[in-house]
Amino acid sequence: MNMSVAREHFEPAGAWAAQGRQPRIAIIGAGFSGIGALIKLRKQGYTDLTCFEKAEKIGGTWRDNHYPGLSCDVPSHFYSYSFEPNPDWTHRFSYGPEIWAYMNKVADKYEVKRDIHLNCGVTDLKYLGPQWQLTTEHGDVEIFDLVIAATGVLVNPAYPAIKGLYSFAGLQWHSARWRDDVSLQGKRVGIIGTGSTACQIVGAIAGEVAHLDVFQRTPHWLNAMPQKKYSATWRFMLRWVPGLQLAIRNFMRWLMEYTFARATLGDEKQQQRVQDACEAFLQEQVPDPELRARLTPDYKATCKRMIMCSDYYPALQQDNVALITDRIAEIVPEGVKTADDKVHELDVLLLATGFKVSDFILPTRVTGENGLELAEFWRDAPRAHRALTFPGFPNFFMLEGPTGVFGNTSLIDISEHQIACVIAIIDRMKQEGVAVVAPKQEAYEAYNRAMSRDIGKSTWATGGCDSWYLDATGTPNIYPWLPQRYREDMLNPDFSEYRFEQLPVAVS
Ligand code: NA7
Repeated sequence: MNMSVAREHFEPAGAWAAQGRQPRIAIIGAGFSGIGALIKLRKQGYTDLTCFEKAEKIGGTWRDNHYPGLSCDVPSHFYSYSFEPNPDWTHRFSYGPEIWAYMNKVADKYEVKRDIHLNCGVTDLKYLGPQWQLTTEHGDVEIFDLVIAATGVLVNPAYPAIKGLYSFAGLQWHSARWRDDVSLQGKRVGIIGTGSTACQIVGAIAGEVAHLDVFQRTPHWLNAMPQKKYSATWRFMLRWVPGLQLAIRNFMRWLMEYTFARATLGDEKQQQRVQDACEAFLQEQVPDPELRARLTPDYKATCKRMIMCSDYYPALQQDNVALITDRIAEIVPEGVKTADDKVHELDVLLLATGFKVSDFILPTRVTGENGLELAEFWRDAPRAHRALTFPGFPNFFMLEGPTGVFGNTSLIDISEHQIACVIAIIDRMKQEGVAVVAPKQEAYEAYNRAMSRDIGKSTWATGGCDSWYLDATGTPNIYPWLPQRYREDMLNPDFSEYRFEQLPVAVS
């Protein structure tokens, strides 16, 4: 459904809860979080929902990313909605297309696509007190009582600041903008970056290209991906044995959080176990000591996001693949020139250089109370109250907002808990006739103080590396405690941290 006709919708106005009407809720983004919010809000009886999606299809990161080898490093039965377990997952770690198909199937089943306006980016959100004025890229203006931003984190590609980047004469694209129309068969390909994305791509394309140059700035720690294809019998059992899927989900959650989350959060024994596993994996997979030395990081495993990939090291050792560790000096029309003055000639240059993770909903202009701009509020670094709300921006929620990224766990699970918290807050507004809700400044400050104190103890801060977890202040923009604590906070919100106001607030 597309809104092609500009329209103004300023009714109904005023405080929805006091008027005893449905709140008009805008949801921005139709990825896992946005779809989950639509489903859960409707289930709770909130039916006046409009979702704005900038792209022509739903899917978020699983729509945008479709590079070869794309898979999720969180086990499938944990990387699913809790309310929609899927006995048909074909692998322990799902491949991208299957995840995207699952999301579409769930959206169809719960009939939420009718609430989604595709090709409809939101350019402007302005708080008018107690409502929000939302403007789309088409110039349509609508009024909403509540806004939920479900705009994701790994959204905006980061293009590397390398001299001459756009002077390359061949084809060049970012991993999140994959050119499905170009075959890499028989071509000389270069890839910049050696994060999770690059490792998956290298493993997938090494066998088809004529030559592959892998440009590594920093080596990453890798662990084996214990991939497994599920048999038909196993899937049959999952479908029919009561409780089996839930038990597996819970086990996977425990395993991920017990191993990786603890390893990052000061459990030295656990960190050492992960470290040993990575070192053993490298030793076993790369017999050549010279290559192994170039692949050995000088920082702790778990400092950057742990990469789980079994075909990267074998691919690097193929005859047609070269690991280049000389610094990139510049991009030239023929290819990549390294600091040793060598030009690596290429037909295709792939940028697996990650995402601008500090943007969140930006560049959408969000203006809160008293003209406060979200971009200004985030001038030093993006912060939120419990990764969800912002003082000065009432009736506005952000799923997976700042510090809502966790170490290796399922972000679907996290966003479901955030949605539960948003619903608890909306329910309370409804019960008490509340017009305005926002976190108190002092609660926000106390929460962020505690976070910055404790995040400093994690290996994201102490492990001796640079990573996409670090914000402009050099602080990991990531949750510093075990995910279990966050889930409990979301399920039992402390309402004293919020200001609830019954009367509309005048805005200058
Ligand atoms: P990442 O993990 O941010 O990796 C980006 C890679 O690109 C990393 O190896 C960077 O090197 C490299 N990079 C970035 N800029 C440059 C420049 N200018 N020159 C050379 N190399 C550069 O992104 P991914 O897409 O792999 O993964 C993102 C998340 O997606 C991942 O954590 C999973 O959650 C899924 P560096 O290591 O910084 O030296």
